Amino acid sequence: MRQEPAIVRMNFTGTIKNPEQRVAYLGEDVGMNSHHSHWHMDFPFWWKEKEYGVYKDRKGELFYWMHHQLIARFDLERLSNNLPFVEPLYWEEKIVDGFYPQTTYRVGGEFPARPDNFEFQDLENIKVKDMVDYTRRIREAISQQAVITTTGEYYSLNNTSGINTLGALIEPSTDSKHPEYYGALHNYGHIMLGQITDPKGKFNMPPGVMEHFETATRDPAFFRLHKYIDNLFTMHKDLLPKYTQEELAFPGVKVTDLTVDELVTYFEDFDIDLLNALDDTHELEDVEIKARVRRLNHKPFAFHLTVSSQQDATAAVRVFLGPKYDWFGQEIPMNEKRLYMVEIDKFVAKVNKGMTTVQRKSSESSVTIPDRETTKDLVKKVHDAIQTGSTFYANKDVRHCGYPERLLLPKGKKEGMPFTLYVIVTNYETEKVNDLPYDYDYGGSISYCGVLSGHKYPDSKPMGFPFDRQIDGDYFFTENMYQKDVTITFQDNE
Ligand SMILES: [Cu+2]
Repeated sequence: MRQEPAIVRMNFTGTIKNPEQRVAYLGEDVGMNSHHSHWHMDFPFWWKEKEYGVYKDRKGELFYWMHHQLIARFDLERLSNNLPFVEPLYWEEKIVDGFYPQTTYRVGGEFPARPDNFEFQDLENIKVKDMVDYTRRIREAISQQAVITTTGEYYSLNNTSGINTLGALIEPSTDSKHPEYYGALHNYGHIMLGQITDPKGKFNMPPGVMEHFETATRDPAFFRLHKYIDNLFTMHKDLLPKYTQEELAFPGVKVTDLTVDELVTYFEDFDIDLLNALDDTHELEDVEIKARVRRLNHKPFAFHLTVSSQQDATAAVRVFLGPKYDWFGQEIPMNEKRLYMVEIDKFVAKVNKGMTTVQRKSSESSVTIPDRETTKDLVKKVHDAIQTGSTFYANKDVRHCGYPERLLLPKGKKEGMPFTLYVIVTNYETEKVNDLPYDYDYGGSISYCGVLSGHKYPDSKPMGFPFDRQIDGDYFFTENMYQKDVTITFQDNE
C-alpha cells in the first residue's frame, strides 16, 4: 500500500511436524508443477486427433512414462530425505496424509484442505464403488492381456503398443477402447481427491489442488494416486517377455568407461516476480513485489563415455540414475531397482571404429528445460522493439514442457549419498523411425514430453527401455552397458 518494493519470503505449506514436509520443496516447486501442467496442455485427454487433424504420437505411452518418471524422481528425493518410497492409495482405505494448500483463488475463496486420515466419499456423479469396479475391470484386462472394445471384441495388449492402449484407457483419453466399461480411473481419481471435503457440494467449495494440473503435484496424494496407477502399468509390463540378449546387445560395440564430474546439489533463493499476480492501480507506477523461495539446484556436470567399436556406428545412448540402497539401507536388487531408475538423458551419437569418447553436459539433457523467460523480460523486449522500431520475433518453438534443469539430480545427502549411474548404447539405425539426420533438433526435452511438430517420437524402443520389463540379473548385462556407483553430495549453505 505504501508503493514500496518488497520481497516476501515464501514458505512451503506445512510444518516440519509433517514428515511429508521434507519433500515439499519438490512437490511445491513451481518448475515441477509447470512441467506437469504443460505436459497435460501438450497432450490433453480430450484431444480428438481425427477431428483436429493433429496426431499426438504415442500419447498413451507418454502418459505412463512421464508420470512414472515423476514418481521415480520423487522417490529418489524421498530417499535423500530419509523417507520411504511412496505408497499407493486405495479407494477403500484412509488417505493417511492430509494436505493444507494454504492457497487462495483470486476469486472463489481458499483451496479446500484435507485433514489426515480422510476417506474417499461418493460424489454426486462418481461413486467409490465405481472406482473399485473400474480398477477390477482394468486389472482383468491386464491379466488376460486384452481389453474389450465398445463393439465387444478383444483388443490385444500383448505387444509393445499395449502400454499405449492401456495409457489411453486409464487416463482416459478420447482413444480409450471402452470409456463406459473402463471408466475414467485417473481423471476421476483427481476429482475424487479434489472434492473429498465437500463431496455433495453443500458448501460450494472451489476445486481442490488435485483438480488443476498447475497445482496437483503440491499434494502428496498426487504421488500416491499415481503410484497406484503406475502399479497397474507395471502389472502389464511384467506380463511381457523379458528382453533377450539380442534385443539388449549391440554386437561389436562395448562401453569401456563412464566417468562423471562431481555431483553437487544445493538450495538457492529464487525470486518470483509477482507483477502479474497482484491487483494494482493503473494510475500508479508498478512496484517490484517478489516472492523469495528456496529451490533445489545442482552444479553443472558432464559425463564422458568411452566406447570401443568394431565399426563406425550411430548409437542411441540412454542414461539412467537410480537408487543404490533402499530406505532400510539394503542394497536394491536390479529387478526392483529398475522401477526407480530415472532417465536423465537420451541422445544419439556417432561412434567411430576404434575408441570414441562421447561427452555430454547436464544442460543438454533430453528430459529438461532451463528456467523460462519471465513476463517482465518478454514485455521489456517488446517495448524495446517498439521504441527502436525494430521487429521482435517471438520464439514459438520454445519448449514449456520439460523437467526443470535444476531438478535433474535428487538432493542426495550432506555426507554424500550413493546412487547407481547406468548407461546403455544401442544401434540407432534399427530403432529410428524416420530418415531425418541423427542429430535433428526436435526442440529439446523430448524424453518425457514427446515431439510436437507433427513428427513421430524419434525412436521406436518402448519408453523406459531396458528397465520397463522384468530383468533377470544374471542374464541382463551386456557389453554395451555400463553401470557404476556415483555419489551425490548436498552442499548445505544454510
Ligand atoms: Cu498428470
